[in-house]
Amino acid sequence: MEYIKNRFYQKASKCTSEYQRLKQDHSDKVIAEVTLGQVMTGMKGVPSLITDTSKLDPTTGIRFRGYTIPEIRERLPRLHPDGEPLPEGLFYLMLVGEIPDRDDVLNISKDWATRAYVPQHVFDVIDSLPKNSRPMTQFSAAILSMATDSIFQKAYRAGVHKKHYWDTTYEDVMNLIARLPRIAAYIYRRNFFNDDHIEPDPRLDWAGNLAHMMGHNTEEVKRLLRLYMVIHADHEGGNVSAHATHLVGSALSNPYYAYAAGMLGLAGPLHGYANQEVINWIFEMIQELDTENPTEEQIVAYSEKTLKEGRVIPGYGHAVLRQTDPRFTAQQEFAKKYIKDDPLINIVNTLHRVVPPILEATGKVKNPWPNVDAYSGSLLYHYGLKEHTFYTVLFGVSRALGVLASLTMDRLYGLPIERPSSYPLKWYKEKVNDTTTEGC
Ligand code: CMX
Repeated sequence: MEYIKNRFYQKASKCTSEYQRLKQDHSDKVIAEVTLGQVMTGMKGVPSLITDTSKLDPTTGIRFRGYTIPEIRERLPRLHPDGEPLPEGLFYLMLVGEIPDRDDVLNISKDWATRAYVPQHVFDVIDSLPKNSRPMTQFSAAILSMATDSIFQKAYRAGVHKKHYWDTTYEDVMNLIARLPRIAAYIYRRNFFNDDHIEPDPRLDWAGNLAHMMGHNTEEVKRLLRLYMVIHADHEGGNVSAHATHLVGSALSNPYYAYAAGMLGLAGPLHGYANQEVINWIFEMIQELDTENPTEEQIVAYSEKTLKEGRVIPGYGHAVLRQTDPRFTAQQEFAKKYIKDDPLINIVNTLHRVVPPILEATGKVKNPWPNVDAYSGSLLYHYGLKEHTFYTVLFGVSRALGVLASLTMDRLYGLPIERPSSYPLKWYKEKVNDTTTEGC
């Protein structure tokens, strides 16, 4: 589908010129000040990255190229009138910056289907790992093992001019995204269905094919996975998976290495692994209380006990958001529309009522509201995807869309190697004229 690549190039190369001009004419302008508090809380709010695919607003949530989640659910093309939009459309929007039409989206589906072949050695690498290695370990190892196919890396070795880096990055990115459903489904069937694998169906869309290869070949699961793949795709550039992909890519490591780095960050419990932690935590609660239908009082007591034990309540809080995550709301609406009376979903809804005041009462949690991970597991579980150790892989497949669209732009802009400064603690102390000493 050369025309999509050309459209991206035509649009984005204008931004490249703008980037170059801004760098040349305004590099000495001060755009923000950095407080010690920002340094000490993980660089929150320090503007230091360029990401065009999406922007996160603390109160209204994520916007993909300016469009909110309800807007993209309304405007992106879908297969069925009452279904969810295809993630292919969101990828196009993030990459090209325009809402695609139905043909653009179907063409991406076709393009990815033709690129979806996974070399045998990737399956061999997965099979060489013990079955008790976490699905995210298998997923990351599989991605790394595909670097043998990096067109970018070969072109770099062959001495390609830097102005062409974006072209081979685009090819690697499209191949990588195309292969992910097959790899994810392979790990799923290996771990939970005794290696009974299902071949891809090239007539299906990207998320529909994932549902099919996982063995959940119903319209309901396809609809859920399309929604899931859209809402998890991107969350501006500063989150751990996006930032890690961008950082590693800035050393001109190939896209497979860069995305694998992002996935290793996503695997942490404060980030994407939280989607498993939510379900683990609820099941621990059910077991301890010995009921699938705990009362509101029991849930309050269990949440307070978790805090007293010095643990976090998974699925709540966010580094940027200061309201209920619209990705949570989209899933809640989906559940309201399609699901009646599911015990797990009832617990998730009760948690939504009771947890925010409990976190608020601590006086330190900046955002007591639920994030995307608070809902996602209960929906998957409802539709029969009960193997929750796999959930972060699904997040990872979706996150590829945003971080790899951005990586392609990074190379077209010609962004340099990333290299912020670090100082000893003593330096910061001197900067704020603090003369007290604890003997450090
Ligand atoms: N439960 C208990 N304590 C929490 C909390 C929660 N859900 N969220 C924040 N806090 C605590 C922090 O641990 C921190 O405590 P200390 O001062 O003792 O270290 C304090 O409140 C202040 O933290 P914050 O500024 O509000 O939050 P951060 O930006 O540091 O962290 C996040 C954000 C998401 C890591 C945190 O809210 C958290 O741990 N949430 C639970 C895990 C989770 O759901 N992660 C998924 C996030 C979405 C995603 O990436 O997928």
